[in-house]
Amino acid sequence: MDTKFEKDQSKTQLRREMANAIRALSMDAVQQANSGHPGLPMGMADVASVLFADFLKFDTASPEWPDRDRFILSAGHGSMLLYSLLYLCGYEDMTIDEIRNFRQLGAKTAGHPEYGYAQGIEMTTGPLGQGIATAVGMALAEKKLATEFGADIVDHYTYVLAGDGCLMEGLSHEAIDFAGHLQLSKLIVLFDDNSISIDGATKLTTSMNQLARFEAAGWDVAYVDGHDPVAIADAIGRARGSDKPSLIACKTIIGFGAPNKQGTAATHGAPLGADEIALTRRQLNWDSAPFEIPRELLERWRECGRRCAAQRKDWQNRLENMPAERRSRFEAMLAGDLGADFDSCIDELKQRFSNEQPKLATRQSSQQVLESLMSAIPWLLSGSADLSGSNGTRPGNAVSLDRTDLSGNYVHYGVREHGMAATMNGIALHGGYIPLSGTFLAFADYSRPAIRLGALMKQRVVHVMTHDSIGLGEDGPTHQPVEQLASLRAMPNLLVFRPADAVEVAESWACALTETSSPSVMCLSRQGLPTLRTKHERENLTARGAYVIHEPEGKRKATLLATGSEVEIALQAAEMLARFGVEVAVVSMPCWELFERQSPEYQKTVLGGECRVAIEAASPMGWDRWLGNRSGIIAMPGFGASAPAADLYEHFGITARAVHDEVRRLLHI
Ligand SMILES: Cc1ncc(C[n+]2csc(CCOP(=O)(O)OP(=O)(O)O)c2C)c(N)n1
Repeated sequence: MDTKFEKDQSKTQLRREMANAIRALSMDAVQQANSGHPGLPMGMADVASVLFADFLKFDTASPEWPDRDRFILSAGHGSMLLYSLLYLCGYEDMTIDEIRNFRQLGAKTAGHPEYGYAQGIEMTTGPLGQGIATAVGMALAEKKLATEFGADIVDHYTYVLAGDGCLMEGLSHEAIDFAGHLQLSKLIVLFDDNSISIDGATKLTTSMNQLARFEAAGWDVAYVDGHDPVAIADAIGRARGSDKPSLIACKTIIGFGAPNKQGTAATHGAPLGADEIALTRRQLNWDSAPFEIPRELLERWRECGRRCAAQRKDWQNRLENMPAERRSRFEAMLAGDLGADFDSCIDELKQRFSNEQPKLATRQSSQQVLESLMSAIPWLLSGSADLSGSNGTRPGNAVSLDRTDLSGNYVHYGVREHGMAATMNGIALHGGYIPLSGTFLAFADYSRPAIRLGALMKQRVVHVMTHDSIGLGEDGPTHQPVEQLASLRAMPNLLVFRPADAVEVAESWACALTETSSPSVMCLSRQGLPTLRTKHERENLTARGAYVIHEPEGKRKATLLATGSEVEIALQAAEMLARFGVEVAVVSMPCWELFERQSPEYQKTVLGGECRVAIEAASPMGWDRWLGNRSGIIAMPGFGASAPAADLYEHFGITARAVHDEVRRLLHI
């Protein structure tokens, strides 16, 4: 790799012209769309040109090459930078028409980069800070896979372009600290150090010395003129050789090239306007029409897209020459397979639980399930934000990894819930490992933005969230989730499981892992729950989302709907009612989202007639969708309280007696 720019003036000049192609496309696309962010692409164009032309390992003919370098535009509002690069480098699906259609309905060039819309978009970005934190997961997955398969097969960098906004977000703190701790040396952050955000100069809001901050977290740092290709290349070259993650602060001028607006917030998120664009063309010596790139310059860019073709072929040969067993393991890992033993493993667990009928908290039965699954699927990567002992994510066969030995299957994420969730997205996106990790359900709100992005990107990530109700008892209302279930259920493409016993726990894990394009949340109890499914059935009833767990002998007069720990209460209420000759069915609803997918006929059979009572120790919000004209809800009226769990259930009236009374009131019996 030639980084000796200083002896090669013409190359420096070429990089500048290549950067101007990014500037022109970006300002013209934003102008045409009459919305968007020209400032960042114009400011970081020089850095991006050097990165893509001289360093980034990629091959536009094989966008999914597993050993490609990853480029993450954490500052997703600068999407035109990425789209310009993808078009210029020659990704097949990023045509000039896509650039012209920037931000229009159905275009691959959405307002912010959307994962899955076009080749070369490694993740969805836009919510600031998510990119840098997700990249940590990618870099971790790379380093771990390299440990297992060697540098011949896994040896790539993760580059992140982050702005002031990304580094202001609290999430970046978690990410930086964790990456520094693990010494993820192939993570390189290019900081668009332009000192401008939407409201104006960043000195309005921050006095942070970012170099000192990163250095304190164990990173190598450098400061360069972001418009000097020689300095940029030099810094990237050095960062690649470092044994620490690296930050390169690139001092840039936002909107570089726009004579009256550059250096100001005016270029951040609005079209430059026809007059300023004309002046910019003159300033940059750019006389091509909008969306036209001079043929020779485009060819230089296209060469970048082909630059690593031979390297990729060599890699393919090395892969093909791997011993068959190792190769098939590598491929199974990248495909995210669950292994040949998965189904039998789940079935054996269910059978054992039904036979032994343990009284276990679902967090404990989940730990037992995980123990079996982690043996069956060696690439399951567990972890926890501290709390390993509480949330059951660390079974006996879990082995902690650390910076000196990444071979383990357990990550100590530290008290960094948000960073943990984003890191898991990165692990999933990278491929190779199936991530899961735990915290308390009340802290789901700390992780929520990353859970949301995972749902948007359709990533299989499992969030274990224990201590799922007032049933946790004495820790009190700060730790007792109330609104979390409703708010998680409101999120599209997220599966929220709340299993009622050990058998449902095993089934929920089976669903979460086979569902490859949705993240899942496992809401698990702190308190012990009896085994309700005492007769083994091969069929995964949880996969139907809801099912009748108790059907009376006679015709049912009402249906009780419950999840998790409240299914036991519903069954007790059914027994009480039966004593008065009131026959009711009980429905366990471990996953609303899966129930929604069932046929209307099935849903009707399960839900029964108009008289229904829902029972859940959480906010009642959302339950009415499952209720009939004569229905009631037994739920939490507000926040919980600090007391033993049994007292709290009595205090808040979430009892079999209350359910019994409600049914009789509704039936006027
Ligand atoms: C979490 C989050 N908060 C707010 C925004 C809205 N937003 C988009 S860009 C931006 C300013 C970012 O400033 P900077 O990173 O310096 O970008 P530059 O102005 O250099 O393009 C804000 C607040 C967002 N996208 N994500």
